[in-house]
Amino acid sequence: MNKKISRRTFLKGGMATIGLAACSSLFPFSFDKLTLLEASEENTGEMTFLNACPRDCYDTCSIISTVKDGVLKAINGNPANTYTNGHVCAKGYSYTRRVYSPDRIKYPMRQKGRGSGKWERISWDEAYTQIAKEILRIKHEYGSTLPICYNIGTGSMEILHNAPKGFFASIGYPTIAAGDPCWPAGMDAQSFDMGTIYCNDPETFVNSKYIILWGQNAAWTSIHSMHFIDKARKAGAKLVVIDPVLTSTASRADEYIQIKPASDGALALGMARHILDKKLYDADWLEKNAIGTEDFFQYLTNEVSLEWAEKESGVPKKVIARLAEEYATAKPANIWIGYGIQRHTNGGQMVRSIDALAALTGNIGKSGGGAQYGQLQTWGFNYNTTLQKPPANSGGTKPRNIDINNFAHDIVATQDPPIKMIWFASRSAVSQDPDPEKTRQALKKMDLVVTCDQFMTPTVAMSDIVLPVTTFFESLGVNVSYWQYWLSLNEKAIKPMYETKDDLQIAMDLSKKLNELEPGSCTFPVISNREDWLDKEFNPDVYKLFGISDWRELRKGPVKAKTGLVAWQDGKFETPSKKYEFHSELAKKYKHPAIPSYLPCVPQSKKYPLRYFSSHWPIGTNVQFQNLDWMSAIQKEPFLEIHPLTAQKYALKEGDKVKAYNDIGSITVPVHITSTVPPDMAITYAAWYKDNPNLANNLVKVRNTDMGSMKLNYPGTAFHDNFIEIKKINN
Ligand SMILES: Nc1nc2c(c(=O)[nH]1)N[C@H]1C(S)=C(S)[C@@H](COP(=O)(O)OP(=O)(O)OC[C@H]3O[C@@H](n4cnc5c(=O)[nH]c(N)nc54)[C@H](O)[C@@H]3O)O[C@H]1N2
Ligand SMILES: Nc1nc2c(c(=O)[nH]1)N[C@H]1C(S)=C(S)[C@@H](COP(=O)(O)OP(=O)(O)OC[C@H]3O[C@@H](n4cnc5c(=O)[nH]c(N)nc54)[C@H](O)[C@@H]3O)O[C@H]1N2
Ligand SMILES: [Mo]
Repeated sequence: MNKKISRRTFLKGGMATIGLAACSSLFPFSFDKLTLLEASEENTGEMTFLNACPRDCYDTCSIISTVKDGVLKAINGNPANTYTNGHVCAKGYSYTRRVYSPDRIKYPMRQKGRGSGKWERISWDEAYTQIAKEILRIKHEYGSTLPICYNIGTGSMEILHNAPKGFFASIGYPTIAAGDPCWPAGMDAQSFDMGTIYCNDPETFVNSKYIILWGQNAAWTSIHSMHFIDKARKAGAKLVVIDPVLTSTASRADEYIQIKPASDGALALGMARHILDKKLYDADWLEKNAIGTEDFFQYLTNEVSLEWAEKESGVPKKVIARLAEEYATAKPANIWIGYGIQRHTNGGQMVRSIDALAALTGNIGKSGGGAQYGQLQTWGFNYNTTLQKPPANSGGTKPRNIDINNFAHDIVATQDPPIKMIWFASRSAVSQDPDPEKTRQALKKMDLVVTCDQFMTPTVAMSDIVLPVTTFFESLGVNVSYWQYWLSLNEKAIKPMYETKDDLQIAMDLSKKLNELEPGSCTFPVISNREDWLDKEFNPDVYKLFGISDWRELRKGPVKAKTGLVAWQDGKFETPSKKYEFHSELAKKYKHPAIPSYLPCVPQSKKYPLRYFSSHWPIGTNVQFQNLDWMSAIQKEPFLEIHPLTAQKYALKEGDKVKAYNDIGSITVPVHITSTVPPDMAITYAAWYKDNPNLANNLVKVRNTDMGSMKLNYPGTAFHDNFIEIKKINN
């Protein structure tokens, strides 16, 4: 695939609003006996439905939901999906609280003054009319729809949730917030090495003899994977975790290596040098499958030593040597590279250096081996919702991209024509992007900001109009993961709450309104049956991969990909040479060194002595979940983790309030004192607490990762290269 890829690009598709009445018997049920029912009040009694969690998460669980008299009562993991393995995470079990949360946005609303909190309820027709009129006004005033910009996030990754992109392609050429806040650096790194990202089926962790979780906190962010890792350990595999923070995952490891932040490139290259010196590399594999090995060996010989690696990474050279020997001799050995580690200004180089270890030892292409990052194999849908043509008279010649990771800057700085209107869906830019205040100020300069969401996020708070959207229990869809290999149906289990609508319906309704006001102004099709939309998402390749001939077969249960479960097993890499490329001309073309090389990270700051991480949180997914009552009962406010020595230095006790600040902004939060965090670091987990202004990103600067612009148009954000000072607040 040579087009720019992103999980955003992949989010499309559409399904019909059907409900499956499987009575209360879960499995097995036979396909021909299934009765299709609209989820409605007529469906009295207890019924179960198949659902699929659409959050931006490795696990993408297959769910069985229990509905009684039209009310969602319980969530269970679907045991038919052997990865979900019969259970969901704490967030998953809390979905009943989410669907019926009193805080859900119930009706379309209009705000008098962005950020004022003065909301009034309006009808859908009023909302559509105002939005459609503004679209037409902008188009006529500027001669194109380029001043209209959409920013679609990964709040829902269900396939039909790409519809807003198609809607904007149906009114003309819009401006697109392109790129991805999450994984660009690692994606480019793996693409330079192997052609794309591609990981083994995580259920095959059981075949590993040695597992390194490198900057990856699966015990929080991919809990189902831990089951397979634990199984491997029971069979004798060793688990090593490399992280500056002693995470929950690290606490479950056989060995924990506390590394200096963003110095992993030195550790990996040091290990590689030792593997070279001890001749522990797999010469046959390299001969057959790799190019540039000699260049890489030359680099290691000239530039890398164990002493140097120790100095850079803080890991003793004896440990580096032992780790290298253990890793190179335990076969198959598996490395899982997390997304956290690549959120640095040298994130891409770190990932390339780690990949090199897997290649050197011939672990790539083996079940239980490899360098795992993620996969796009199961995302081969048609993305039909996005494939719309602009109307003939809409002006402009092509869509325009701006950088999603420099969004606040770009929406103000972009000219000819300027940006005037923003559409957010599945996205909370204010809380999730660096520097929330900058985003707020930029949004204030727009003529119209519309957000489609379920809750009053910090982004909704800066909008003129909020459109209430359904949860996945309220509309049909399908889901796949960027990690495991299952395809799940998501049935409509309950009727849409209040006046909520799904994003595809909103696109169709708005299309109707535009054509009513100005015939021919929108080409987005109005197809009332969601099943028809879903039909258009599937193609013979997807069906073949999953061994089905119609998505309706998913009513029997989720299905797993039939092939491709061991990444690169056939040795056909997707690089220009079709080999593993230690030497990548493409990397050079994108202004990186051709071979994996050490790139030092941003140095520790004198003015702001604590390095600040804002990693992912166990009972939230990005901006989602932590606002719910069950979650707030567990943790009611954000906090800052610091080491006991740091606490001593600042004369702080557990729970004392501090102001943490830097040039970007501040947060005022209690401290949690823990020796899991190194003394020169501090952490606030990236979660949104309702009505709490202390966002993790208040301390995060817009700063690029090294890589990302090849596959995703723009580099990622170096979330973890920020520095802060703290001071005690006396209250
Ligand atoms: N519970 C939960 N699950 C989630 C999410 C969530 O918010 N909550 N989010 C989902 C999403 S969108 C994503 S992208 C993934 C994220 O999944 P992960 O990559 O597991 O999560 P992070 O917390 O971003 O980072 C993982 C670890 O990287 C470490 N790290 C940071 N810098 C470095 C470094 O320089 N070197 C090393 N060795 N380690 C480093 C951090 O300390 C952290 O422990 O999880 C998904 N799943
Ligand atoms: N400081 C810091 N910031 C980070 C990160 C970090 O590690 N540290 N991680 C980054 C990463 S990895 C990611 S992926 C991004 C994620 O950031 P976003 O792309 O903004 O995704 P989410 O926060 O998961 O969800 C955004 C919104 O989608 C809404 N939503 C859910 N379902 C639907 C739906 O069906 N339709 C519509 N219209 N809306 C829906 C949710 O209610 C939520 O408000 O955050 C990034 N921000
Ligand atoms: Mo992410």
